[in-house]
Amino acid sequence: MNSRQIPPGQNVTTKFPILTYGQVPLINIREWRLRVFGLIEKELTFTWNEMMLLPKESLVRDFHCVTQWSQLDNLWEGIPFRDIAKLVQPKSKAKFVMAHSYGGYRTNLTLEVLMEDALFAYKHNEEPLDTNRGGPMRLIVPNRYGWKNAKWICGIEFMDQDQMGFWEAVSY
Ligand SMILES: Nc1nc2c(c(=O)[nH]1)N[C@H]1C(S)=C(S)[C@@H](COP(=O)(O)O)O[C@H]1N2
Ligand SMILES: [Mo]
Repeated sequence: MNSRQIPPGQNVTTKFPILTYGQVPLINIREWRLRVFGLIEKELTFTWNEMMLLPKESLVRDFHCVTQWSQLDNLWEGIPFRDIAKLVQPKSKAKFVMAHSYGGYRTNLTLEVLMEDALFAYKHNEEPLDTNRGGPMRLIVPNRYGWKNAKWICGIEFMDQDQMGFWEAVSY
């Protein structure tokens, strides 16, 4: 038996369900951008090639959705959030972040949790990230439930106050 911690009420799955609200956006890598804005010293917009020049990290983590499935041992490869933060230099009053996705999804996070070990992930289990799973790039926030892991990420907004994301606004 393995003794790992799974949040109460979760069922382990090996199928890793796809959970998307609305349409899957199709994004051409040549047109893909990550816009970083808000309470930072330096607003920056990254192209795909610029992102690929940044240092990469891999991590293996379990994934938990509040609809009660857990997918164990996912291997993600991506660019650490903290390296992007270093480049844009958050102002001291920046405490929260809104992650914006192609297609209009958004989710709010604290800057603190993103600085722990969040990744801009473009590979899952050694394969380029599937479009249904958020490809070409999604946010992985290992210390938070699934809905905080914005797929098709296109924007990072630094804020001094918390704001509701998509699921918070429809009271998920
Ligand atoms: N852009 C976007 N990101 C999203 C969602 C979504 O509907 N749109 N769903 C969230 C939810 S509720 C979960 S559980 C995970 C599911 O990721 P998966 O489809 O790779 O399993 O993505 C999250 N990120
Ligand atoms: Mo979810």
